[in-house]
Amino acid sequence: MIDYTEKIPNNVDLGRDRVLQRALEHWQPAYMNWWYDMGPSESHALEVYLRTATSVEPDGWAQFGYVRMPEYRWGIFLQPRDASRQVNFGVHKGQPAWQEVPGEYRSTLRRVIVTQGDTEPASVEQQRLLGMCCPSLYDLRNIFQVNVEEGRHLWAMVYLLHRYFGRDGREEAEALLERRSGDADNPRILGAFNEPTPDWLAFYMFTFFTDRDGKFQLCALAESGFDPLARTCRFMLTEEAHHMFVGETGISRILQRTCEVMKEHKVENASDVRALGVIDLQTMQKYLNFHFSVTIDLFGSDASSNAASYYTTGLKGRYEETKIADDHELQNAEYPVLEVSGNRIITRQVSALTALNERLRDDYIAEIQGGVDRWNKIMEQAGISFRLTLPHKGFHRAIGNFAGHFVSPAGEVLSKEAWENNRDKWMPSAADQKFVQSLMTGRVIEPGKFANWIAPPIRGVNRQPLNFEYVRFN
Ligand code: BYC
Repeated sequence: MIDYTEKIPNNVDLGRDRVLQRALEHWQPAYMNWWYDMGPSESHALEVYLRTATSVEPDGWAQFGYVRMPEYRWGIFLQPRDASRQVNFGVHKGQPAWQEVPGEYRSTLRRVIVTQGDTEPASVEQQRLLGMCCPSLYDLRNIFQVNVEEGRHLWAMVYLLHRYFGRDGREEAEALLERRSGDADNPRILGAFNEPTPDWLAFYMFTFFTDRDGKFQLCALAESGFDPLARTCRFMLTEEAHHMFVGETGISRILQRTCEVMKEHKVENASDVRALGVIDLQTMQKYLNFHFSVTIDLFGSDASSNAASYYTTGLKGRYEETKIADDHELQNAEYPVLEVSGNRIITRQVSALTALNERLRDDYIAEIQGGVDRWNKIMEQAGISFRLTLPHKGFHRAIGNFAGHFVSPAGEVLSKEAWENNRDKWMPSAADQKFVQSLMTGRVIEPGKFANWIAPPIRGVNRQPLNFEYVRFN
Protein backbone atom coordinates (compact mmCIF):
# COMPACT_ATOMS: atom_id res chain seq x y z
CA MET A 1 0.00 0.00 0.00
CA ILE A 2 1.00 3.60 -0.46
CA ASP A 3 1.77 5.69 2.60
CA TYR A 4 -0.45 8.78 2.48
CA THR A 5 0.87 10.23 5.72
CA GLU A 6 4.01 11.29 3.83
CA LYS A 7 4.25 14.74 2.29
CA ILE A 8 4.92 13.01 -1.03
CA PRO A 9 2.96 9.73 -1.11
CA ASN A 10 5.20 6.97 -2.46
CA ASN A 11 6.02 3.30 -2.49
CA VAL A 12 9.76 3.81 -3.03
CA ASP A 13 10.75 4.26 0.60
CA LEU A 14 11.47 7.92 0.03
CA GLY A 15 11.84 8.56 3.78
CA ARG A 16 15.06 6.50 3.78
CA ASP A 17 16.82 8.84 1.34
CA ARG A 18 16.75 12.25 2.98
CA VAL A 19 18.69 14.03 0.24
CA LEU A 20 16.35 12.82 -2.46
CA GLN A 21 13.31 13.54 -0.33
CA ARG A 22 14.47 17.11 0.28
CA ALA A 23 15.19 17.64 -3.42
CA LEU A 24 11.70 16.47 -4.35
CA GLU A 25 10.12 18.52 -1.57
CA HIS A 26 11.92 21.49 -3.05
CA TRP A 27 10.50 20.73 -6.52
CA GLN A 28 6.98 20.23 -5.11
CA PRO A 29 6.13 23.95 -4.58
CA ALA A 30 7.40 24.75 -8.08
CA TYR A 31 5.10 22.04 -9.38
CA MET A 32 2.17 23.52 -7.42
CA ASN A 33 2.91 26.97 -8.87
CA TRP A 34 2.85 25.42 -12.32
CA TRP A 35 -0.49 23.70 -11.52
CA TYR A 36 -2.02 26.96 -10.28
CA ASP A 37 -0.84 28.79 -13.42
CA MET A 38 -1.27 26.16 -16.10
CA GLY A 39 -3.67 23.57 -14.63
CA PRO A 40 -7.39 23.64 -15.50
CA SER A 41 -8.68 27.19 -15.54
CA GLU A 42 -10.89 28.33 -12.63
CA SER A 43 -10.91 24.88 -11.11
CA HIS A 44 -9.02 25.28 -7.88
CA ALA A 45 -11.99 25.57 -5.54
CA LEU A 46 -14.08 22.81 -7.14
CA GLU A 47 -14.64 19.48 -5.44
CA VAL A 48 -14.17 16.74 -7.98
CA TYR A 49 -15.11 13.08 -7.68
CA LEU A 50 -11.66 11.70 -8.49
CA ARG A 51 -9.91 8.41 -8.21
CA THR A 52 -6.61 8.36 -6.35
CA ALA A 53 -4.16 5.48 -6.55
CA THR A 54 -3.90 3.72 -3.20
CA SER A 55 -1.85 0.69 -4.18
CA VAL A 56 -0.07 -0.69 -7.21
CA GLU A 57 -1.88 -4.04 -7.03
CA PRO A 58 -4.05 -4.77 -10.08
CA ASP A 59 -7.19 -5.25 -7.95
CA GLY A 60 -8.53 -2.31 -6.03
CA TRP A 61 -5.67 0.06 -6.80
CA ALA A 62 -7.83 3.16 -6.72
CA GLN A 63 -10.25 4.87 -4.39
CA PHE A 64 -12.89 7.45 -5.36
CA GLY A 65 -13.89 10.54 -3.46
CA TYR A 66 -14.27 14.31 -3.61
CA VAL A 67 -10.98 16.19 -3.85
CA ARG A 68 -10.05 19.80 -4.58
CA MET A 69 -7.51 19.34 -7.33
CA PRO A 70 -4.69 21.35 -5.72
CA GLU A 71 -5.07 18.91 -2.80
CA TYR A 72 -4.79 15.83 -5.03
CA ARG A 73 -2.08 13.52 -3.65
CA TRP A 74 0.41 13.40 -6.50
CA GLY A 75 2.87 10.70 -5.63
CA ILE A 76 5.52 8.26 -6.80
CA PHE A 77 4.33 4.76 -7.52
CA LEU A 78 6.38 2.02 -9.11
CA GLN A 79 5.31 -1.51 -9.91
CA PRO A 80 6.99 -3.92 -7.44
CA ARG A 81 10.44 -5.16 -8.37
CA ASP A 82 10.99 -8.61 -9.84
CA ALA A 83 14.47 -9.58 -8.63
CA SER A 84 14.94 -12.07 -11.47
CA ARG A 85 14.17 -9.59 -14.27
CA GLN A 86 16.75 -9.39 -17.09
CA VAL A 87 17.58 -7.12 -19.98
CA ASN A 88 15.46 -8.82 -22.64
CA PHE A 89 16.87 -7.44 -25.91
CA GLY A 90 19.89 -5.85 -27.55
CA VAL A 91 23.57 -6.49 -26.87
CA HIS A 92 23.08 -6.83 -23.10
CA LYS A 93 20.36 -9.46 -23.43
CA GLY A 94 20.46 -11.93 -20.55
CA GLN A 95 22.21 -9.62 -18.06
CA PRO A 96 20.33 -8.76 -14.86
CA ALA A 97 18.14 -5.65 -15.40
CA TRP A 98 19.96 -2.50 -14.28
CA GLN A 99 19.01 -0.93 -10.97
CA GLU A 100 21.29 2.06 -11.59
CA VAL A 101 21.89 3.96 -14.84
CA PRO A 102 24.81 2.51 -16.83
CA GLY A 103 27.29 5.41 -17.12
CA GLU A 104 27.68 5.16 -20.89
CA TYR A 105 23.91 5.48 -21.48
CA ARG A 106 23.31 8.27 -19.04
CA SER A 107 22.67 11.12 -21.44
CA THR A 108 20.59 9.05 -23.87
CA LEU A 109 18.42 7.71 -21.12
CA ARG A 110 17.98 11.15 -19.60
CA ARG A 111 16.87 12.46 -22.99
CA VAL A 112 14.23 9.76 -23.42
CA ILE A 113 12.90 10.34 -19.88
CA VAL A 114 12.80 14.10 -20.42
CA THR A 115 10.96 13.69 -23.74
CA GLN A 116 8.39 11.43 -22.10
CA GLY A 117 8.08 13.74 -19.08
CA ASP A 118 7.64 16.82 -21.25
CA THR A 119 4.45 15.52 -22.86
CA GLU A 120 2.62 15.17 -19.54
CA PRO A 121 2.43 18.82 -18.41
CA ALA A 122 2.12 19.81 -22.07
CA SER A 123 -1.22 18.01 -22.39
CA VAL A 124 -2.55 19.68 -19.23
CA GLU A 125 -1.58 23.07 -20.68
CA GLN A 126 -3.28 22.23 -23.98
CA GLN A 127 -6.53 21.34 -22.22
CA ARG A 128 -6.64 24.02 -19.56
CA LEU A 129 -9.57 26.03 -20.92
CA LEU A 130 -11.87 23.15 -21.80
CA GLY A 131 -13.56 22.95 -18.41
CA MET A 132 -15.17 26.28 -19.22
CA CYS A 133 -17.26 24.73 -22.03
CA CYS A 134 -17.81 21.15 -20.84
CA PRO A 135 -20.78 19.18 -22.21
CA SER A 136 -21.69 17.69 -18.79
CA LEU A 137 -20.52 17.23 -15.20
CA TYR A 138 -19.56 13.67 -16.11
CA ASP A 139 -17.24 14.91 -18.86
CA LEU A 140 -15.90 17.71 -16.68
CA ARG A 141 -14.93 15.18 -14.04
CA ASN A 142 -13.28 13.00 -16.67
CA ILE A 143 -11.09 15.74 -18.10
CA PHE A 144 -10.01 16.69 -14.56
CA GLN A 145 -9.17 13.05 -13.84
CA VAL A 146 -7.05 12.94 -16.98
CA ASN A 147 -5.33 16.20 -16.01
CA VAL A 148 -4.40 15.18 -12.47
CA GLU A 149 -3.06 11.86 -13.73
CA GLU A 150 -0.95 13.57 -16.39
CA GLY A 151 0.39 15.63 -13.49
CA ARG A 152 1.22 12.40 -11.70
CA HIS A 153 2.96 11.06 -14.78
CA LEU A 154 5.15 14.14 -14.69
CA TRP A 155 5.97 13.26 -11.08
CA ALA A 156 6.86 9.75 -12.22
CA MET A 157 9.50 11.04 -14.65
CA VAL A 158 10.74 13.72 -12.24
CA TYR A 159 11.34 11.06 -9.60
CA LEU A 160 13.60 9.20 -12.04
CA LEU A 161 15.46 12.40 -12.96
CA HIS A 162 16.05 13.32 -9.31
CA ARG A 163 16.86 9.84 -8.10
CA TYR A 164 19.18 8.70 -10.89
CA PHE A 165 20.59 11.73 -12.71
CA GLY A 166 22.01 14.03 -10.03
CA ARG A 167 22.31 17.71 -10.74
CA ASP A 168 21.55 17.30 -14.48
CA GLY A 169 18.35 15.53 -13.56
CA ARG A 170 17.30 18.27 -11.15
CA GLU A 171 17.90 20.91 -13.81
CA GLU A 172 15.85 18.95 -16.33
CA ALA A 173 13.05 18.61 -13.77
CA GLU A 174 12.96 22.38 -13.39
CA ALA A 175 12.97 22.90 -17.14
CA LEU A 176 9.93 20.60 -17.42
CA LEU A 177 7.98 23.24 -15.49
CA GLU A 178 9.33 26.09 -17.60
CA ARG A 179 8.57 25.01 -21.17
CA ARG A 180 5.05 25.83 -22.33
CA SER A 181 2.85 24.23 -24.96
CA GLY A 182 2.79 26.42 -28.07
CA ASP A 183 5.22 29.01 -26.67
CA ALA A 184 7.27 30.61 -29.45
CA ASP A 185 10.44 30.87 -27.35
CA ASN A 186 10.27 27.86 -25.07
CA PRO A 187 7.91 25.29 -26.60
CA ARG A 188 7.29 21.69 -25.58
CA ILE A 189 9.65 19.19 -27.20
CA LEU A 190 7.39 17.22 -29.57
CA GLY A 191 5.25 18.71 -32.33
CA ALA A 192 1.76 17.47 -31.38
CA PHE A 193 2.14 18.89 -27.88
CA ASN A 194 2.38 22.41 -29.23
CA GLU A 195 -0.90 22.16 -31.17
CA PRO A 196 -3.90 23.78 -29.48
CA THR A 197 -6.74 21.60 -28.12
CA PRO A 198 -9.40 24.27 -28.61
CA ASP A 199 -12.62 22.28 -28.23
CA TRP A 200 -14.04 19.03 -26.88
CA LEU A 201 -13.99 17.27 -30.23
CA ALA A 202 -10.24 17.94 -30.37
CA PHE A 203 -9.95 16.75 -26.75
CA TYR A 204 -11.63 13.41 -27.43
CA MET A 205 -9.57 12.95 -30.60
CA PHE A 206 -6.43 13.80 -28.63
CA THR A 207 -7.20 11.30 -25.86
CA PHE A 208 -8.04 8.62 -28.42
CA PHE A 209 -5.07 9.21 -30.76
CA THR A 210 -2.35 10.99 -28.81
CA ASP A 211 -2.81 9.33 -25.43
CA ARG A 212 -2.54 6.07 -27.32
CA ASP A 213 0.88 7.15 -28.59
CA GLY A 214 1.53 7.53 -24.86
CA LYS A 215 0.44 3.93 -24.36
CA PHE A 216 2.72 2.57 -27.09
CA GLN A 217 5.73 4.63 -26.02
CA LEU A 218 5.18 3.63 -22.39
CA CYS A 219 4.88 -0.02 -23.44
CA ALA A 220 8.22 0.28 -25.28
CA LEU A 221 9.83 1.94 -22.24
CA ALA A 222 8.25 -0.63 -19.91
CA GLU A 223 10.53 -3.16 -21.67
CA SER A 224 13.61 -1.11 -20.77
CA GLY A 225 16.67 -2.80 -19.26
CA PHE A 226 16.76 0.13 -16.82
CA ASP A 227 14.42 -1.42 -14.28
CA PRO A 228 13.15 1.69 -12.43
CA LEU A 229 11.99 3.14 -15.77
CA ALA A 230 10.25 -0.11 -16.70
CA ARG A 231 8.49 -0.32 -13.34
CA THR A 232 7.40 3.33 -13.45
CA CYS A 233 5.95 2.97 -16.94
CA ARG A 234 4.04 -0.20 -16.02
CA PHE A 235 2.08 1.65 -13.38
CA MET A 236 1.52 4.68 -15.64
CA LEU A 237 -0.09 2.35 -18.17
CA THR A 238 -2.74 1.37 -15.60
CA GLU A 239 -3.87 5.00 -15.44
CA GLU A 240 -3.49 5.61 -19.19
CA ALA A 241 -6.26 3.13 -20.05
CA HIS A 242 -8.90 5.49 -18.66
CA HIS A 243 -7.65 8.38 -20.80
CA MET A 244 -8.08 6.38 -24.00
CA PHE A 245 -11.51 5.24 -22.80
CA VAL A 246 -12.52 8.89 -22.43
CA GLY A 247 -11.41 9.55 -26.02
CA GLU A 248 -12.97 6.52 -27.64
CA THR A 249 -16.31 6.82 -25.85
CA GLY A 250 -16.36 10.60 -26.31
CA ILE A 251 -16.16 10.20 -30.09
CA SER A 252 -18.66 7.30 -29.98
CA ARG A 253 -21.14 9.46 -28.10
CA ILE A 254 -20.80 12.32 -30.60
CA LEU A 255 -21.32 9.91 -33.50
CA GLN A 256 -24.28 8.36 -31.70
CA ARG A 257 -25.94 11.72 -31.21
CA THR A 258 -25.31 12.85 -34.78
CA CYS A 259 -26.73 9.60 -36.15
CA GLU A 260 -29.83 9.89 -33.93
CA VAL A 261 -30.51 13.41 -35.16
CA MET A 262 -29.85 12.47 -38.80
CA LYS A 263 -32.34 9.59 -38.54
CA GLU A 264 -34.95 11.52 -36.63
CA HIS A 265 -34.95 14.45 -39.03
CA LYS A 266 -34.11 12.40 -42.13
CA VAL A 267 -31.19 14.66 -43.09
CA GLU A 268 -27.86 13.69 -44.63
CA ASN A 269 -26.36 16.87 -45.95
CA ALA A 270 -23.66 18.35 -43.67
CA SER A 271 -25.19 21.82 -43.51
CA ASP A 272 -28.63 20.40 -42.60
CA VAL A 273 -26.99 18.29 -39.90
CA ARG A 274 -25.18 21.32 -38.52
CA ALA A 275 -28.37 23.35 -38.49
CA LEU A 276 -29.72 20.85 -35.96
CA GLY A 277 -26.88 21.62 -33.57
CA VAL A 278 -24.85 18.42 -33.93
CA ILE A 279 -21.49 17.73 -35.56
CA ASP A 280 -21.66 16.44 -39.14
CA LEU A 281 -19.78 13.26 -39.99
CA GLN A 282 -17.60 15.03 -42.59
CA THR A 283 -16.22 17.27 -39.85
CA MET A 284 -15.55 14.21 -37.69
CA GLN A 285 -13.48 12.78 -40.54
CA LYS A 286 -11.47 15.99 -40.87
CA TYR A 287 -10.64 16.09 -37.16
CA LEU A 288 -9.67 12.43 -37.36
CA ASN A 289 -7.33 13.17 -40.30
CA PHE A 290 -5.63 15.95 -38.38
CA HIS A 291 -5.17 14.12 -35.08
CA PHE A 292 -4.07 10.88 -36.69
CA SER A 293 -1.42 12.59 -38.82
CA VAL A 294 0.10 14.77 -36.10
CA THR A 295 0.12 11.81 -33.73
CA ILE A 296 1.90 9.38 -36.04
CA ASP A 297 4.65 12.00 -36.36
CA LEU A 298 5.29 11.43 -32.64
CA PHE A 299 6.84 8.05 -33.35
CA GLY A 300 9.86 9.74 -34.97
CA SER A 301 11.56 9.12 -38.32
CA ASP A 302 10.92 5.92 -40.28
CA ALA A 303 14.64 5.28 -40.39
CA SER A 304 16.27 6.41 -37.15
CA SER A 305 19.72 5.65 -35.85
CA ASN A 306 18.52 6.93 -32.45
CA ALA A 307 15.85 4.23 -32.38
CA ALA A 308 18.41 1.59 -33.39
CA SER A 309 20.75 2.60 -30.61
CA TYR A 310 17.97 2.79 -27.96
CA TYR A 311 17.19 -0.82 -28.82
CA THR A 312 20.69 -2.20 -29.21
CA THR A 313 21.71 -0.73 -25.88
CA GLY A 314 18.64 -2.16 -24.12
CA LEU A 315 17.02 1.16 -23.24
CA LYS A 316 13.76 1.00 -25.23
CA GLY A 317 12.16 -2.20 -26.53
CA ARG A 318 9.46 -3.03 -29.02
CA TYR A 319 5.74 -3.20 -28.22
CA GLU A 320 5.28 -6.47 -26.29
CA GLU A 321 8.96 -7.29 -26.74
CA THR A 322 8.98 -10.39 -24.58
CA LYS A 323 6.01 -11.91 -26.42
CA ILE A 324 7.75 -11.70 -29.83
CA ALA A 325 9.38 -14.93 -31.03
CA ASP A 326 12.70 -13.85 -32.57
CA ASP A 327 16.30 -13.31 -31.48
CA HIS A 328 15.57 -9.90 -29.80
CA GLU A 329 18.76 -8.53 -31.36
CA LEU A 330 17.59 -7.87 -34.94
CA GLN A 331 21.12 -7.56 -36.35
CA ASN A 332 20.16 -9.37 -39.56
CA ALA A 333 16.45 -8.63 -39.76
CA GLU A 334 14.70 -6.29 -42.20
CA TYR A 335 11.49 -4.27 -42.05
CA PRO A 336 9.50 -2.53 -44.83
CA VAL A 337 9.24 1.26 -44.82
CA LEU A 338 7.47 3.54 -47.28
CA GLU A 339 9.08 6.39 -49.16
CA VAL A 340 8.25 8.77 -51.97
CA SER A 341 9.99 8.13 -55.28
CA GLY A 342 9.01 10.64 -57.98
CA ASN A 343 5.24 10.80 -57.74
CA ARG A 344 4.84 7.32 -56.33
CA ILE A 345 5.03 5.77 -52.90
CA ILE A 346 7.25 2.71 -52.81
CA THR A 347 8.15 0.14 -50.18
CA ARG A 348 11.78 -0.46 -49.29
CA GLN A 349 13.26 -3.08 -46.99
CA VAL A 350 15.62 -1.53 -44.46
CA SER A 351 17.43 -2.78 -41.39
CA ALA A 352 14.86 -3.72 -38.76
CA LEU A 353 16.93 -1.86 -36.16
CA THR A 354 16.72 1.51 -37.85
CA ALA A 355 13.02 0.90 -38.63
CA LEU A 356 11.94 0.47 -35.01
CA ASN A 357 10.04 3.76 -34.89
CA GLU A 358 8.13 2.66 -37.99
CA ARG A 359 7.39 -0.72 -36.49
CA LEU A 360 5.96 0.86 -33.33
CA ARG A 361 3.93 3.23 -35.52
CA ASP A 362 2.53 0.22 -37.41
CA ASP A 363 1.60 -1.55 -34.17
CA TYR A 364 -0.14 1.64 -33.11
CA ILE A 365 -2.02 2.02 -36.40
CA ALA A 366 -3.33 -1.54 -36.13
CA GLU A 367 -4.85 -0.77 -32.74
CA ILE A 368 -6.24 2.56 -33.93
CA GLN A 369 -7.94 0.81 -36.85
CA GLY A 370 -9.81 -1.36 -34.34
CA GLY A 371 -11.22 1.76 -32.68
CA VAL A 372 -12.27 3.26 -36.02
CA ASP A 373 -14.04 -0.01 -36.89
CA ARG A 374 -15.95 0.21 -33.61
CA TRP A 375 -16.98 3.79 -34.40
CA ASN A 376 -18.19 2.70 -37.83
CA LYS A 377 -20.54 0.15 -36.24
CA ILE A 378 -22.50 3.12 -34.86
CA MET A 379 -23.23 4.40 -38.37
CA GLU A 380 -23.89 0.88 -39.59
CA GLN A 381 -26.43 0.24 -36.84
CA ALA A 382 -28.13 3.54 -37.62
CA GLY A 383 -28.37 2.57 -41.30
CA ILE A 384 -26.18 5.49 -42.37
CA SER A 385 -23.74 4.74 -45.17
CA PHE A 386 -20.97 7.17 -44.12
CA ARG A 387 -17.80 5.46 -42.81
CA LEU A 388 -14.75 6.97 -41.11
CA THR A 389 -11.38 5.94 -42.55
CA LEU A 390 -7.77 6.42 -41.55
CA PRO A 391 -5.86 8.57 -44.02
CA HIS A 392 -2.75 7.20 -45.70
CA LYS A 393 0.34 7.12 -43.47
CA GLY A 394 1.98 9.75 -45.68
CA PHE A 395 -0.80 12.32 -45.32
CA HIS A 396 0.16 15.62 -43.64
CA ARG A 397 3.43 14.47 -42.15
CA ALA A 398 6.19 16.66 -40.77
CA ILE A 399 8.61 13.97 -39.51
CA GLY A 400 10.23 11.12 -41.44
CA ASN A 401 10.22 10.03 -45.09
CA PHE A 402 7.00 11.85 -45.95
CA ALA A 403 8.03 15.22 -44.51
CA GLY A 404 8.11 17.80 -47.30
CA HIS A 405 5.85 15.70 -49.56
CA PHE A 406 2.23 16.37 -50.32
CA VAL A 407 0.25 13.17 -49.98
CA SER A 408 -3.55 13.02 -50.11
CA PRO A 409 -5.58 10.96 -47.60
CA ALA A 410 -5.96 8.35 -50.37
CA GLY A 411 -2.19 8.13 -50.76
CA GLU A 412 -1.60 10.04 -54.01
CA VAL A 413 1.55 12.16 -54.22
CA LEU A 414 0.45 15.65 -55.25
CA SER A 415 2.03 19.01 -55.97
CA LYS A 416 2.09 21.50 -53.11
CA GLU A 417 -0.48 23.61 -54.90
CA ALA A 418 -2.89 20.73 -55.53
CA TRP A 419 -2.58 19.67 -51.90
CA GLU A 420 -3.14 23.18 -50.55
CA ASN A 421 -6.21 23.57 -52.75
CA ASN A 422 -7.77 20.59 -51.03
CA ARG A 423 -6.55 21.26 -47.53
CA ASP A 424 -9.88 22.44 -46.18
CA LYS A 425 -11.62 19.38 -47.60
CA TRP A 426 -9.30 17.12 -45.62
CA MET A 427 -8.61 18.94 -42.40
CA PRO A 428 -10.66 21.22 -40.15
CA SER A 429 -10.87 24.67 -41.73
CA ALA A 430 -11.18 27.84 -39.68
CA ALA A 431 -14.92 27.76 -40.46
CA ASP A 432 -15.23 24.13 -39.29
CA GLN A 433 -13.51 24.97 -36.03
CA LYS A 434 -15.67 27.99 -35.59
CA PHE A 435 -18.77 25.85 -36.07
CA VAL A 436 -17.61 23.21 -33.57
CA GLN A 437 -16.71 25.88 -31.05
CA SER A 438 -20.07 27.60 -31.56
CA LEU A 439 -21.67 24.49 -30.03
CA MET A 440 -19.46 24.79 -26.96
CA THR A 441 -19.83 28.34 -25.82
CA GLY A 442 -20.95 27.64 -22.26
CA ARG A 443 -20.70 24.76 -19.83
CA VAL A 444 -23.42 22.25 -19.03
CA ILE A 445 -23.25 21.59 -15.30
CA GLU A 446 -26.72 20.52 -14.25
CA PRO A 447 -26.37 16.95 -12.92
CA GLY A 448 -27.58 14.43 -15.50
CA LYS A 449 -27.79 16.96 -18.32
CA PHE A 450 -25.75 16.67 -21.55
CA ALA A 451 -25.08 19.16 -24.34
CA ASN A 452 -27.20 18.61 -27.44
CA TRP A 453 -24.24 17.50 -29.60
CA ILE A 454 -23.24 14.48 -27.50
CA ALA A 455 -25.14 11.41 -26.25
CA PRO A 456 -24.94 10.47 -22.56
CA PRO A 457 -22.53 7.64 -21.73
CA ILE A 458 -23.86 4.14 -21.14
CA ARG A 459 -22.93 4.24 -17.46
CA GLY A 460 -21.51 6.63 -14.88
CA VAL A 461 -18.15 6.66 -13.12
CA ASN A 462 -17.52 3.99 -10.47
CA ARG A 463 -21.11 2.71 -10.78
CA GLN A 464 -22.55 6.11 -9.87
CA PRO A 465 -25.72 7.21 -11.72
CA LEU A 466 -25.50 9.63 -14.66
CA ASN A 467 -27.13 12.39 -12.63
CA PHE A 468 -24.52 12.10 -9.88
CA GLU A 469 -22.90 15.38 -8.83
CA TYR A 470 -19.46 14.55 -10.27
CA VAL A 471 -18.20 18.06 -9.62
CA ARG A 472 -19.40 20.28 -6.78
CA PHE A 473 -19.29 23.99 -7.42
CA ASN A 474 -20.35 25.02 -3.88
N1 BYC B 1 8.34 16.59 -32.97
O1 BYC B 1 15.70 9.89 -34.77
P1 BYC B 1 14.37 10.53 -34.74
C1 BYC B 1 2.47 10.68 -24.08
C2 BYC B 1 13.20 14.86 -33.27
S1 BYC B 1 2.99 10.63 -25.70
C3 BYC B 1 9.49 17.27 -32.83
O2 BYC B 1 13.33 10.01 -35.60
P2 BYC B 1 13.88 9.42 -32.24
C4 BYC B 1 1.28 11.46 -23.76
C5 BYC B 1 13.95 13.92 -32.33
O3 BYC B 1 13.78 14.33 -30.96
C6 BYC B 1 4.49 9.68 -25.70
N2 BYC B 1 10.72 16.68 -32.93
O4 BYC B 1 13.85 10.56 -33.28
C7 BYC B 1 0.22 11.54 -24.63
C8 BYC B 1 15.35 14.05 -32.83
O5 BYC B 1 15.92 15.27 -32.33
P3 BYC B 1 17.51 15.55 -32.35
C9 BYC B 1 5.72 10.48 -25.36
C10 BYC B 1 10.76 15.35 -33.20
O6 BYC B 1 14.75 9.93 -31.17
C11 BYC B 1 -0.88 12.31 -24.32
C12 BYC B 1 15.19 14.22 -34.32
O7 BYC B 1 13.85 14.68 -34.51
N3 BYC B 1 6.84 9.62 -25.16
O8 BYC B 1 3.07 10.08 -23.25
O9 BYC B 1 14.09 8.08 -32.79
C13 BYC B 1 -0.93 13.01 -23.14
C14 BYC B 1 15.49 12.95 -35.06
O10 BYC B 1 14.38 12.08 -34.96
C15 BYC B 1 9.60 14.59 -33.36
C16 BYC B 1 7.85 9.46 -26.02
O11 BYC B 1 7.89 10.05 -27.05
C17 BYC B 1 8.33 15.27 -33.24
N4 BYC B 1 7.16 14.62 -33.39
O12 BYC B 1 12.32 9.35 -31.86
C18 BYC B 1 0.15 12.94 -22.27
C19 BYC B 1 8.91 8.46 -25.62
N5 BYC B 1 9.96 13.32 -33.62
O13 BYC B 1 18.17 14.43 -31.63
C20 BYC B 1 1.24 12.16 -22.57
C21 BYC B 1 10.26 9.04 -25.51
C22 BYC B 1 11.29 13.29 -33.64
O14 BYC B 1 17.90 15.64 -33.77
N6 BYC B 1 10.75 9.57 -26.77
N7 BYC B 1 11.79 14.49 -33.36
O15 BYC B 1 17.59 16.87 -31.60
C23 BYC B 1 11.33 8.82 -27.71
O16 BYC B 1 11.45 7.62 -27.59
C24 BYC B 1 11.87 9.51 -28.94
O17 BYC B 1 12.36 10.75 -28.56
C25 BYC B 1 10.84 9.73 -30.08
C26 BYC B 1 11.60 10.31 -31.29
C27 BYC B 1 10.14 8.42 -30.42
C28 BYC B 1 9.80 10.76 -29.72
